[in-house]
Amino acid sequence: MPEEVLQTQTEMIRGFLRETDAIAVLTGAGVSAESGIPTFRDAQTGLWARYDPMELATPQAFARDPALVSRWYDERRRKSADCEPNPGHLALTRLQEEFEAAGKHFTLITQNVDRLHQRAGSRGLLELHGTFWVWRCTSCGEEREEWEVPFPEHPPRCQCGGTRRPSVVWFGETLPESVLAAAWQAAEHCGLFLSLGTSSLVEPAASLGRVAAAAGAKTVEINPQETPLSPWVDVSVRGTTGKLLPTILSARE
Ligand code: BJW
Ligand code: ZN
Repeated sequence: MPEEVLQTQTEMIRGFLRETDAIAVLTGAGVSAESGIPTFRDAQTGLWARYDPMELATPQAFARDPALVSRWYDERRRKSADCEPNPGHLALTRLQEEFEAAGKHFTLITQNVDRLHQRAGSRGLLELHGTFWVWRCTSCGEEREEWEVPFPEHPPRCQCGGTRRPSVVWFGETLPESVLAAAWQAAEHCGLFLSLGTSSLVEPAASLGRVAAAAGAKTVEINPQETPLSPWVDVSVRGTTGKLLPTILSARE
């Protein structure tokens, strides 16, 4: 992207930030890419290359072969444990601190299951698709944080004898109701909506940007690729969040 275009877009975004007292941010797998975590659709390397993530991330796959799905998540947990938050995560943490110190509203909504935002210091995050650091018993329903990597057995078992599954939202499952309601509310009532590093393909998260735009918010997307949301936003920046967020969000007056 030519430097002048980026400069103009940066000025516009800084203007939006100055003018709003409520910001909603939606992040996707691209925000963790510069930490070394492959995006959802690129996650398949090595032994996993022959599996389609769209099929593995389903209740049907877990019912068919719980050990396989458990191994897939364990591998992703193991990789993400070795990764650190990147400058994009940290820039969002600073933006939240700055906004909240000024008495303004800041809502961070993530589709990511890796908890890198929390490790970067973000607070009050809305996790739309859960996290693979929490596992839930399919028999007694007990939820527990599981930081051990790798698991000694697949799938891990609960003390009640039941099978544990990652506390994530698979295709065909409903999102946690109160989390989705809070995200929707934030999108409807914000003055500025940022869509960062997401393909904007997976519903209902993909609708949040359009909800914000329809309610009159300024909307911004940062992604190296065009997405279905791109035509709807006021500013669509072609680039990576780890590189651009610190620049765009810094040195604002
Ligand atoms: C960078 C970058 C860098 C790279 N910097 N950017 C309406 C219409 C049609 C279908 C549906 C509909 N409503 C519901 C559905 C069905 C389905 C759905 O959306 N299907 C579509 C695929 C068509 N949705 C659901 O089933 C949802 N449930 C639901 O709606 O319940 C009610 C209902 C059920 C059934 C029928 C109707 C209603 C649940 C969705 C759950 C999604 N779960 C997953 C797995 C979580 C656990 C795990 O990670 O394994 O969540 S799927 C996967 O996609 C994961 C992600 O959070 C999510 C979004 O992916 P994301 O973040 O966009 O990642 P990528 O990899 O796709 O893209 C990365 C992007 O980053 C790219 O654009 C890159 O260019 C960019 N990038 N480097 C910035 N450095
Ligand atoms: Zn149990």
